[in-house]
Amino acid sequence: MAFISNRCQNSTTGMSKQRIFSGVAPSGNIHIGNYLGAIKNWVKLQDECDSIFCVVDMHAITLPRDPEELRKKTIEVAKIYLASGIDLEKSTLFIQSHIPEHAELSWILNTIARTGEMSRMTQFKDKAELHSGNSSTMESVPLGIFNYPVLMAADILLYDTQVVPVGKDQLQHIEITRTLANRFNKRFGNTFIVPEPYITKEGANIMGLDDPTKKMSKSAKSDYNYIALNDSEEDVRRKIKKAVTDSGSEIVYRDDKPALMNLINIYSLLSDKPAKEIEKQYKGKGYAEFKTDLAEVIIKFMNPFQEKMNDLSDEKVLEILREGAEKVRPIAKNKLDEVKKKIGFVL
Ligand code: ATP
Ligand code: LTN
Repeated sequence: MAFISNRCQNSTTGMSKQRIFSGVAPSGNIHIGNYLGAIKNWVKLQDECDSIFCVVDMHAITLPRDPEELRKKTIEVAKIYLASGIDLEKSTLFIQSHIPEHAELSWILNTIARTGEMSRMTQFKDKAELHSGNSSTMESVPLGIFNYPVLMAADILLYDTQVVPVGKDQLQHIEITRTLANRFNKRFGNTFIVPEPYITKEGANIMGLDDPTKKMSKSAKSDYNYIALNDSEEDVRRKIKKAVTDSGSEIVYRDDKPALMNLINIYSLLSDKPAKEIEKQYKGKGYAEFKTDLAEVIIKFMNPFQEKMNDLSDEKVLEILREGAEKVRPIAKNKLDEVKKKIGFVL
């Protein structure tokens, strides 16, 4: 698996900045895996890239959602972006459903995407299983789960995106985006930029605290799987105390200790200390001390983060999102018009 970290290189050559685009779905509890795998990198990249970040509400409805809850979560996700350090001088934020071009381009791309390609997506297989409770009963699985990656491709391709910063679980979706862009370009002439993923090694895949063989997930059944960004100090201490550990008692960063590796990764990313230094710091000490300190490292990160979130009013955030939509609307409209012309729609 290649970990790609080709920063927005154009800025160093004096050429126009590279465009990055990414998003999080307003569903479930946004957790430190989402932050460390994706959002933390956006904050870093926004200094050198032309950055667009979206709250992908249309992706959230691929599984049933309570409408009131969806509205609340949409604003909450935007608050998370802002509290994480997304700076409106450098980045644009908007809600996916405010730009109908996403749905229109998605339909067009549906006509060149293949059912075989969609059915091979691991996220589809996992979510379908979650929905039906049994992977062999596919008949009741909503079509939206099946062609979710096509909508994601539309999100990315509409904005001439060059780099997509995401967690490792999204790599397959970036690959299908590249396939669809190339296929369209071949059939109708050069139209889309073929984007690259941006995935960092340590944050790429934060694993579940209750099961280090699977990624930390918002839709996990147990809340002991994740640390949500709105967890209380007590929640954090309780969850870290209960987090699964490996056999033995040494604090070592090794492939054969996946649970510990994951905890050390979280510690390292939130404290900016290399894993090796953490290993040294806990030489001769046990899990209990390490876990107590890890909980405090997380709390130290969460306290100012939550304060910033609480300082943002829903009204202000909605205003920011609406302004963001007005800024990106012309980009989306131009690209969609170009696509429509190429395929023969009468404009
Ligand atoms: P679900 O588990 O319900 O599919 P999710 O936690 O994967 O949801 P998304 O909205 O699908 O959340 O993902 C938002 C971003 O967070 C994506 O870039 C994704 O790659 C990243 N991400 C999600 N989970 C992790 C994780 N465990 N480790 C690192 N990055 C992650
Ligand atoms: N499918 C993504 C969320 C997402 C996204 C995007 C990420 C939707 N559209 C465009 C990057 C670019 C996920 O993380 N589940």
